[in-house]
Amino acid sequence: MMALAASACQQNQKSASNETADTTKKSKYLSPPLIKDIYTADPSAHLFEGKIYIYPSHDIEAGTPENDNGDHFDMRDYHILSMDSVTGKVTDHGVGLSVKDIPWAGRQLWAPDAAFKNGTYYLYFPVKDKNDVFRIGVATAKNPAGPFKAEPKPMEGSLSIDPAVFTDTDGNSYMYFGGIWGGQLQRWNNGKYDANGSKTDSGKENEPAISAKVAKLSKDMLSFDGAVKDVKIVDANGKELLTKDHDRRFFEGAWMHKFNGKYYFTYSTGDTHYLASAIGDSPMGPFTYQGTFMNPVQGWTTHHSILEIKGKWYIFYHDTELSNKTHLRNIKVTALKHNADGTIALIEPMNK
Ligand code: FUB
Repeated sequence: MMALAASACQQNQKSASNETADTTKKSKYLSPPLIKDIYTADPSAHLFEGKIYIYPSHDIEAGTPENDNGDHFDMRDYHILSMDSVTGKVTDHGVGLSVKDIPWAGRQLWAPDAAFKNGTYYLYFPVKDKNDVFRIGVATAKNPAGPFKAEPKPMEGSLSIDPAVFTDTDGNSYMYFGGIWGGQLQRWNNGKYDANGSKTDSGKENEPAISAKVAKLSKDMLSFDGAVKDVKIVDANGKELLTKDHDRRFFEGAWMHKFNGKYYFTYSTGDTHYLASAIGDSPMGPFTYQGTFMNPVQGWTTHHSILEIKGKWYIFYHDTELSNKTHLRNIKVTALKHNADGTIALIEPMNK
């Protein structure tokens, strides 16, 4: 891992000096990587203590062969990052949580998120348990940079991957989660996991697509308060998006932000590589599909978070500029704009 991280760094030093030699050459990427000496992905960004804190996945070269289950995303810990501003220096606070310190964990620490309430920081993380089933855990710290201490068990009722926690203006917090294919969401029926279930989706092309999940969080932020519900995404006619609608249906990587009193559920369409938005009047949905707001990045996965900083909106995302390998990603940030009609303006992550 260290050797690879060093080689990413060397590659960048090389390209930096090339850029110095030819200042007229335009980068093919919209934004540069935020950090170059480790690989990072799935950035969940928050404003804590007057700074931007980023909770990303920490990609490594684990040598695990690539497959549709995502076994090649074999991450072992999280590094927490912070910045004073979007153009500022990135501080790497080191390891905030490691798989070896999570008593119930097996393998693959995937996309995390964080929240703050009542003087405590919470880190939510998906990891496979010792039976190779993804669950969501929570760890706590008094400092946004950690180190975080994991609770002894996964959150009861949690399943699948990609937790994203949103705290509404009334103080209630909600967790959005789930991902199909390697995220295993399609293997859960009536609260039971089927280890021999589909490797992709429901396979029922003309039926409503599998939904992301949402649950209200308890006051102590450690458990779900009430039932886990489906995040319904409907089209302009109020019809649920179908399994076969790969350009629009939910795949993974949910995020929630509120703008002008509306709730924006944003997500990745996975195998079609778009970021899409759907807008609703309640944090629990339903949400009406609005469109693609980011075209595909370089690399298979696309994952994001959206944050307002001093009245301006930003999207944190990743691509594979440093490595050109789908499992060794690097995080980025760029501006995000809400159009006058409330939709999100389309972002082109690669210059043409
Ligand atoms: O980083 C591993 C997985 O790749 C994430 O959980 C997904 O959202 C995708 O980015």
